[in-house]
Amino acid sequence: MTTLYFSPISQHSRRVVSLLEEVGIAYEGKLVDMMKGEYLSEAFLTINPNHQVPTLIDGDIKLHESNAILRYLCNKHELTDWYPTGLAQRAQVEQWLDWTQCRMSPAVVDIVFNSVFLGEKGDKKAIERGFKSLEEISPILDAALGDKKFLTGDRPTIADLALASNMFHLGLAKAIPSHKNIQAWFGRMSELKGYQKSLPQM
Ligand SMILES: N[C@@H](CCC(=O)N[C@@H](CS)C(=O)NCC(=O)O)C(=O)O
Repeated sequence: MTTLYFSPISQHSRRVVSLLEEVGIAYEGKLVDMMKGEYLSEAFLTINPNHQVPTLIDGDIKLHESNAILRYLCNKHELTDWYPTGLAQRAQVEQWLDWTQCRMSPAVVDIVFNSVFLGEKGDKKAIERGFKSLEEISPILDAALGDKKFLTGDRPTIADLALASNMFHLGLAKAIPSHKNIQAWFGRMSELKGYQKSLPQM
């Protein structure tokens, strides 16, 4: 049995839900109510002491960290389209997974958490820092996409799913970069049924 603790308002959860739904892996979704602070409950802390979603339980395996979960699912189910095995393309997928965590995610959290989720209580300096960073990294992403359909070629990989989950989050703050290639790529990602199923009901 594969169980995913998740929340639709969590960008890190949505990328995992996107993959599960896109490829049709059977799983039990356990909703963690972030607004009610369920991620801090004693029960959840025994599942993930980092108090974070997503967390996957698959038989004896308990995993946190969304990108590690994506890699695990691809390895287990031999999803080589989503996580290519060729040396060069695999390296590109790894690069964009890490870039999303290390470059894009901090900006997304600075902007969205502070402006959308905390509202008036949000840290204005963090919002400013997030936008400054987004301004720097958006042209880098746009240029890397170029006229490619997806980050590493003609079909999406888990790197695209990870990035798209962040892009949707930026949309909550009306902060999706307007760059042409990013817009075209996000349009293509938005058509994926797995991605659509991962979105919160709003
Ligand atoms: N690096 C982690 C980040 C997970 C994360 O930050 N999850 C957020 C929701 S998007 C969370 O559970 N926050 C509650 C907390 O950190 O206490 C991953 O990629 O899974």
